[in-house]
Amino acid sequence: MDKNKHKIGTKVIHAGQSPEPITGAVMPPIFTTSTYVQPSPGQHTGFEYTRAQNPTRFALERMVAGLEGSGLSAEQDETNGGFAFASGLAAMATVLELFEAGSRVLAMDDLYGGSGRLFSKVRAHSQALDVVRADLSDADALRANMTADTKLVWVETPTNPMMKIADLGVIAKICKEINPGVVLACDNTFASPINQRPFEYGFDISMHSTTKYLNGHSDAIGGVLITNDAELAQQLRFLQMAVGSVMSPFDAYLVLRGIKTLDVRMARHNETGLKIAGWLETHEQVEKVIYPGLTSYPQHALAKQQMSGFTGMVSFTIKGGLDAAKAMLETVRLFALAESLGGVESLIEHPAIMTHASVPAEMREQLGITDGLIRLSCGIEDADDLIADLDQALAVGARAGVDSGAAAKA
Ligand code: P1T
Repeated sequence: MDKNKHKIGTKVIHAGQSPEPITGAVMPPIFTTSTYVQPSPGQHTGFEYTRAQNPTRFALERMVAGLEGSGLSAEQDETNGGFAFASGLAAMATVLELFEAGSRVLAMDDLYGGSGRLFSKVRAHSQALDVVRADLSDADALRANMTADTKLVWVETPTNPMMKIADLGVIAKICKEINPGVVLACDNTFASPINQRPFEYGFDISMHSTTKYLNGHSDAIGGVLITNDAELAQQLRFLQMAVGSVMSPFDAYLVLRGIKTLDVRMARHNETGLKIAGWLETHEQVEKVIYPGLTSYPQHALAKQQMSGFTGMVSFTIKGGLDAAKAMLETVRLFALAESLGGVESLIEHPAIMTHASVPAEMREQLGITDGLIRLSCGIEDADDLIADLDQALAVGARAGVDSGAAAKA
């Protein structure tokens, strides 16, 4: 039976997995070895050195390939087009290695701060990449910026932290018409493969920071790339080995273990995210809620068509600006004030000061990453307890906002 033909709730347990051949262990052992013995030079079992091949990492790579629906056979690529790296940014950096120095890249305007920084502060300099940023959720802006010499289009959807939705099908159609050879890559971290699978819309690469939903337990940093293109898989396999920023066997084990509950976790994240976003919308201390699952969200129809759930990521602006935001963030008890997202525990953060501090101030303003913007990663605790925590913290935020407003007038 082809395990990759199952529904996603079955795939998270079985995709790409087979019992360990010697003992029959149903879970892959952690192969903590750097190297493998050879009876004669060049004679080996297919495993030479862990940077190139490791059975635990391979098990995870085959799993994520199955979840994203890469469709590549073992003959086309040993791990069906899945590749695991030491971090999400290491995975992204390996994609950039596909392109010659000076290549033109078209990227979404709103991205995780570190992804934008990798483009503008590292690769624009070391690889002379010509990185053009535009609002790719707007088809006119896409048409205006896509050119025949653009080698890579990089999108996040939903974006971090403004939750913009890029229409993957429209982007694929327009970009491939203008340059059939362009590589289309989607950072699918926010959505997770449970809610959205970019290959279904004509994308070539899906990327995840496994640090987030895939691992789900906030105890390991990692990243994966998945491709459905055999030629890209061949190039990425070479680059993963040649550049060497691979995921360790232990981390691969943790992520694989986390993925087993991805489907049930995402169901809860989706439910709680929607409940909390709806509750925030009715709160008098809240100016605006940004959550694609709300019917008030401008791109709700598109989000509904492209995604099967809207995750636990909720952004909102608090009335009273920075003082109110800081007071609220200092007062939460159940939500932890911390960067990152996608774990079982709820996190809260201030993008302008924390995750998106590296975004230039004028770009932050243009994107709406204001001093009052707060981002939630709703975990899988009881939603009523989370709401009660937000409620008491918003009350403290309200008082701080009023006090600072009065002080400013005095
Ligand atoms: O942290 P790392 O595993 O290297 O992943 C980077 C990354 C890539 N893409 C997206 C959409 C991300 O959100 C991240 C990391 N983001 C955070 C740490 C954060 O709090 O937003």
